[in-house]
Amino acid sequence: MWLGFFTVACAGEDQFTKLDANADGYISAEESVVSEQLYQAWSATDANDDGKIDAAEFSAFEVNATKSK
Ligand SMILES: [Ca+2]
Ligand SMILES: [Ca+2]
Repeated sequence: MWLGFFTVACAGEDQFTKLDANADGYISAEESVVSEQLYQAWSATDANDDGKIDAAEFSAFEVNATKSK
């Protein structure tokens, strides 16, 4: 269980790191444009509506993206 969570967290972090171009720990709207899927799901993904995607919001997005595939 713990190992499964760890694997998912690592995979998510890898994508998150790629998208977080300036490495400030958040994906801004500008940074999201490189991922059309994220860009289109932007308002749904930014759950707390602060204009940026944090790691938790991004992993929730990834779970949804995986489900719909
Ligand atoms: Ca950033
Ligand atoms: Ca947010």
